[in-house]
Amino acid sequence: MAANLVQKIFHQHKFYGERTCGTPIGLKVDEVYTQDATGTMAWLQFEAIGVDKVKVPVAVSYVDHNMIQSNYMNPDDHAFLQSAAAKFGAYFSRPGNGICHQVNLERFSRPGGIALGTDSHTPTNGGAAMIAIGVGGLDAATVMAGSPFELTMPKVVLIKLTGKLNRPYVTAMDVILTLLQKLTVKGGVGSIFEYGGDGVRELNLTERATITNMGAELGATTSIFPSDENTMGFFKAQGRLSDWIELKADTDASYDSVIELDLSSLEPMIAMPHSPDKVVAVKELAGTKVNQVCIGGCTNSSYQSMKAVSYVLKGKNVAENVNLLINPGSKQVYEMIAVDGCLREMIASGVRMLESSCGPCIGMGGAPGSGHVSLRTFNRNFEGRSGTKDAMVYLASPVTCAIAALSGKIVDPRDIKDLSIPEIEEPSHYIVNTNMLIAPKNGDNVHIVKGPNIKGVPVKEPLKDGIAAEVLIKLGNNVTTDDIMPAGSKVLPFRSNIPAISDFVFSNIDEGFSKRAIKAKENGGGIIVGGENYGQGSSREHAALAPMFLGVEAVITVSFARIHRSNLINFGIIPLTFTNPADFEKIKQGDRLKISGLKSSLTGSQSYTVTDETSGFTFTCASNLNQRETELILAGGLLPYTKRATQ
Ligand code: MIC
Ligand code: SF4
Repeated sequence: MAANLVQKIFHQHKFYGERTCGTPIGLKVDEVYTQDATGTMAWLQFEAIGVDKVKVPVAVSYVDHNMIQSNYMNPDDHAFLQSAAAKFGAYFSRPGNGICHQVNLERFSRPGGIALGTDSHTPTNGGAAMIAIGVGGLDAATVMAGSPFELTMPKVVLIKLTGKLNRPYVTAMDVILTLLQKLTVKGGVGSIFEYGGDGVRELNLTERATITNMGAELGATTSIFPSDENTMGFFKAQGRLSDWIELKADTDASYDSVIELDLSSLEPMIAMPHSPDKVVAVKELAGTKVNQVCIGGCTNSSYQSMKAVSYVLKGKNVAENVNLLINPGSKQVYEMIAVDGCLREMIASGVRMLESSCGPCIGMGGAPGSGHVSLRTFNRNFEGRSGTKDAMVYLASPVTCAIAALSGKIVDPRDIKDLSIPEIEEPSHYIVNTNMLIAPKNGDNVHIVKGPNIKGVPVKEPLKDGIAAEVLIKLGNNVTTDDIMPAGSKVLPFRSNIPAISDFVFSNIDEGFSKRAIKAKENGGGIIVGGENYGQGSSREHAALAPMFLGVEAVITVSFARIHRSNLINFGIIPLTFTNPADFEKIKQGDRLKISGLKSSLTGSQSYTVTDETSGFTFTCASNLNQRETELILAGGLLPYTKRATQ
């Protein structure tokens, strides 16, 4: 039977289940990778499961987020991760080696393989024809300990590309921004986007990776391109031709739906504050003054992006009132631009060069000034994420950003008469120097190092039969995990210390939340009420783990984002949805809600009668949990469940 790309890869990796949309499927995983901000918990959890060595073919622990070392906490976490990788048999990518997704693309991506990463932008590897999915740390830990990865089979949507980009003005970033404008941040929920059509061959591998990276902002499970001659060119240049295979969908393959996009019709696009789907054409904002420009992040920090930027900057000066910050995506990219002279052009034009890391994208330095406009090549511009609450962050292509840095204002690249960016071809070879990537050795005698900020993983009790708890907060649609559990240089160092990080839950939108939750904990605990697409954005399980620590028993919403819903289940918090979404309006913060007969509803109809004891109103909710998810909730989460299974 004719198969699409996703079906082919799932077929080869299937443990159990069917490839029928909406049903659970268990998959064999080829690679698991972690990054430091989510990785400390993942590796602590792996240790708690009690397995000696990772049981997946490749595991990699990256350090790229928590890079500022203003005290002992982040370097202690790095040392812990290095020792855990050595002990349990994972590669360790040292701080400075680069952003996990860029390095993984260079060194470990593999057409036809399946990778999990504890970061929502893991789908970057889909540019190299890999099924790469972002998961919470606990999911990663259990898969590394030998469990299959279970996923609810998503829809497969074909994005059929035709035509050619109007280079150099229109770039891969404009492709994904256009899709975000059309589909919004919830347009991809429950779907995998498979790219096809003649337009695919017009894009090189790193351009494809830009598109699959930001598919995460559509809420998609992942995105994938076929593996063709362009893919081969990249693998050959990386010295990894033996990892390459050709892989495409059969010509008569079927899809759940098809979206057509003519690359020739696209123009430079920009996302406005404070959401990646508030997209307009750059020309509509022409003339807007900018204070800061940041180029890099996992979306646009490839060698090709850096080269395009250096062509724009060559022989020119960064505008007097603009700070231009650049973080090349990896050590390989940095070395390449140093050798070919692009770095010199950047420095000469007045760029502030940063190390290869996430940097300003996650508020690890590079915060804009009060009320400043910052134009970035990144993928997220949620309010406050930059580190400055009232900053106005816009997202655009490296070309649009570099031009703005020179002009001091937003300019449509097509209005620059002397924009000379020659076609950037795949280099014949990349510099491959792996001295920052430590391969696993026999680590039996390695001692795991834990600094004083590294605390144990809290575990929830098995499910009680009823909940009688206070609505601690009521929120609207598209609440992000940055809203629930902020990041940035102040909070991120507490990622290995759940009691300490819990103080910051919802701190950017409701400073009193954690105190209220602790008080309510003595009286039955708390409930969070949200609108549509609750928990969109990152994979950080701290957005579930810290509320669990604070006594949150249930989250009731109109709908959930995929990774966050899984994280809630993994930590024993029951995710419920309103059977009648209009009932959302009737609940208020401070109301006491009562759900009785929780266990029988959970193991039976999965329909729950909820009584609002404050207003007297009664409504119903549903949980839609599959067999395994039901067992996790009953056990109090994935950690107690897995420990029981391995004992
Ligand atoms: C992000 O871009 O929001 C992060 C920081 O990379 C997160 C992971 C984290 O919170 O550590 C993500 O995308 O999953
Ligand atoms: Fe790092 Fe930003 Fe990419 Fe997240 S989105 S992995 S913080 S560069």
